[in-house]
Amino acid sequence: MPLRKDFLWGGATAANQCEGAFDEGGRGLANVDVIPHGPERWAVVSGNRRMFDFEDGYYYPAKQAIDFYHHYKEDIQLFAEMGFKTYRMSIAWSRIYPQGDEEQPNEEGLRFYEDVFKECRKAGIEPLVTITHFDCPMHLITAYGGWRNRKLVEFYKRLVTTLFTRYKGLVHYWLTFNEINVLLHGSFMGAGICFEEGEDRFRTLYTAAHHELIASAWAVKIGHEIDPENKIGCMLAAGSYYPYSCKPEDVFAAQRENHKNYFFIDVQSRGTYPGYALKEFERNHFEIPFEEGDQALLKENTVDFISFSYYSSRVASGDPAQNDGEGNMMKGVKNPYLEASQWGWQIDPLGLRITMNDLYDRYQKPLFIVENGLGAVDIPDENGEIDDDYRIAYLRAHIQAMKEAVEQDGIELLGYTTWGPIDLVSAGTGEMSKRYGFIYVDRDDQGQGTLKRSKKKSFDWYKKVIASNGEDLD
Ligand code: P53
Repeated sequence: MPLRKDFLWGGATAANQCEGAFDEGGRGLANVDVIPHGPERWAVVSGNRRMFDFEDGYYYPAKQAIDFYHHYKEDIQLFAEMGFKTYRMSIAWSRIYPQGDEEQPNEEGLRFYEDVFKECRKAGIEPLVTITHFDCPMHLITAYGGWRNRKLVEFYKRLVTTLFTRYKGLVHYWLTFNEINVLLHGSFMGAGICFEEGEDRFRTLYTAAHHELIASAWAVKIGHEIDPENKIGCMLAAGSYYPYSCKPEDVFAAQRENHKNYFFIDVQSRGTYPGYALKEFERNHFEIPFEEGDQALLKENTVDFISFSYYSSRVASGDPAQNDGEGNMMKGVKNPYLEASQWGWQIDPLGLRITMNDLYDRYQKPLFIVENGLGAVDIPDENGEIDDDYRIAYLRAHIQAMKEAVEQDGIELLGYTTWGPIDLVSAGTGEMSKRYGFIYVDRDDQGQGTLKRSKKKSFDWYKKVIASNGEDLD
């Protein structure tokens, strides 16, 4: 079976990496605004360096980003020209509830997204909306401690009720939390958590995880009640772990690493906490802060589909000395069989097919690839043209592997959205120079540039891929 006729081809962005206009339209300050570019970025992202406001001497790329806020018509027009069937984007929570805990939403924020969705619909593009993509109103962090606090479930429920009601009929595809497993590493970004001195980190992280999982189940419940047409998915930062060798200790290590990530999706898709997690909690003297009704809520409100990002596979070793990842999110052992991108991300198209099989075997629910792509430096030639053959090669190989997973392994797949169809700010590094786009944006790592958009060579290539429903990859 080839890809389905209504296969959702498109691209994916996140509010904090493209919108900018951080202080316009009544928007409140968010965690993502105060994450700087530069050497301290990771410490802030991971919750190890407290930066709750702008500080002198730092550059904050999310403030303006690529100014999608004022360019969205032009940008959506370009997506439409490529033939996008879907556009994955996210809502900035603090545009809708600037502080996070208000009773009434901010109409200007609601109107902005309504305009964006209408613009998509006019162009025949189905919006795919991430409810939270690494963002949290700053006030919910300073006054409540972020997702450590159960109160955030209530505020999130308020947010989703507002969104499902207001955008009923305009939006049918929703994701509850972007890369929910990232909260274990990028805790400030994924859960608004900055660690206190001496804090029991295990307890804090899995408490926050429980709260997000409960919030996610509420979103499924409320979304289905408001519009039974809604399809609501979870979102995993995927990329299966391979054992470094066939040594049983390596295989076991890979299985354990995979469990750390599957944990979230096991709860969201199967509706119960898996045994391996319960045992790990016991060993750490952690009790899940269940409240009355939580278990039934999780069980009765599992997701409709499994979405995930895939950039690379990963490797685990049973030998602790080998596992000396540098503390970033792609940590793990180097795979000697693979080439890497300019940022050291190893390139493994077959790994996408393997990951798809792993996820489909495990959950038996439709999959949706909502991020995939190559971050690379693009250098315009003397005519200003960008021949990004490296990007085309990466995407071609991954789309090929994805098709094989569908055609030869029988996997049900709803769609494929490349990360950053238009250049945007990197989540990991805060750089503009780590580019993923088919569309070039004239802006540099210090925020200089005209913001002018222009097409790269890959633009016409992707257009052809979509027009042929993935048959023509040349
Ligand atoms: P950047 C790390 C590992 C895997 C996925 O990442 C990740 C990250 C965070 O850096 O995040 C996703 O921009 C995320 C996007 C992000 C994209 O991958 O560091 O959902 O927000 O931009 C690519 O190259």
